[in-house]
Amino acid sequence: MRPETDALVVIDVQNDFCPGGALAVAGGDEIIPEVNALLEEFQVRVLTQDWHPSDHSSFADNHDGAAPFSLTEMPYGPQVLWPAHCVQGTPGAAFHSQLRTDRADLILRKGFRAKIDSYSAFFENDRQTPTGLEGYLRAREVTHVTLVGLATDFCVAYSAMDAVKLGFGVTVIESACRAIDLDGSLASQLTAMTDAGVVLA
Ligand code: VGL
Ligand code: ZN
Repeated sequence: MRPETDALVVIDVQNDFCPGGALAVAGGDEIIPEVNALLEEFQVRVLTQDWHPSDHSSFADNHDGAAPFSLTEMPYGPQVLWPAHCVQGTPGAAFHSQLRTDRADLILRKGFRAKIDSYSAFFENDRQTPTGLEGYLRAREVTHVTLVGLATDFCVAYSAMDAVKLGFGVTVIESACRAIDLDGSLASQLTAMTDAGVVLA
């Protein structure tokens, strides 16, 4: 067993990020056996769930003429416009049926404000609005965070780098992640994570 000071944070293992989903990540479902095994090892277990209203500003459909995967400018900075995904209450927003959600202590939803996206499990994309996860982990006396899930180069990377900034020790288990890899984003985010002090295991 891992010590009670080490939390496992499983990022967005939801149907829309798995093959057949609205924003499918190649091989997204392949990580589930390893994630389930990790859920047995850790004593603090958090799942995150991307959870958008249908009028969410990160959806290309909600911007006239915008193509999915194009970039736009939001008040808080550049933002990729995605195909509509993880709409609250839809099957695409549900966790993959094979994920052992019963093992989770906390399910944290993010991205529920229409005007602001939230890649990170800790802060929304303005880099300021907290999700509450930091407080939860500190209240449980967690000092180290191990991250797995989808996608390596977006929600996992943003979460990992925020965790470092907050002073947690951070490990990303690469074999239990899969990437979107938009215009080289996987390579650049792996470098950014390493430079920030994230341990890639
Ligand atoms: C994610 C794009 C949009 C992710 C979520 O989970 O990495 N990526 N929403
Ligand atoms: Zn999203």
